[in-house]
Amino acid sequence: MRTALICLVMSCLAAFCSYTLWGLSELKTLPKDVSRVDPAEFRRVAMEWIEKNKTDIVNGAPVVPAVPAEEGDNYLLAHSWRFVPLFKMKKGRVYRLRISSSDMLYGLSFYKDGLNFKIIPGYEQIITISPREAGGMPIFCNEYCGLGHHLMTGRIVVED
Ligand SMILES: [Cu+2]
Repeated sequence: MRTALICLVMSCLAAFCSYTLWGLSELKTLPKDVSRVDPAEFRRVAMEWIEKNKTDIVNGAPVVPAVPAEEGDNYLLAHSWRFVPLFKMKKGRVYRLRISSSDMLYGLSFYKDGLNFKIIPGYEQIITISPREAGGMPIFCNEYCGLGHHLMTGRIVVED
């Protein structure tokens, strides 16, 4: 009886510690720059910016050469199970992305950079990224968001 109790306490302690450590590791990847935003207004501003800066359309998605941080911000909009636009970036340059959703909760993972966070309608999150390798930087939704979740992948093209 006493051994079973000790095993139970040790199991609970191990679970508590592992959940706490897991939680802290998740927090490390959260954007620190977060503010409230009207979802419809964010979408309007993002789509206007995308329309103004797009240079191409691939599979129906606008392609935008990202603006380096010293020149301005870039918009990444999640809506209807898509990320728009498709960005082109240069290796080693620093970019600021203003990110939000206009319809529902999504997730965003920058697989190679270990960034992993939720995109919440009504909240704009700003992150800074700097691609380290030329090629494709895969991004995908890491939050189950319904029927189109499995389609919600993207790619940032990184040039030398
Ligand atoms: Cu999803």
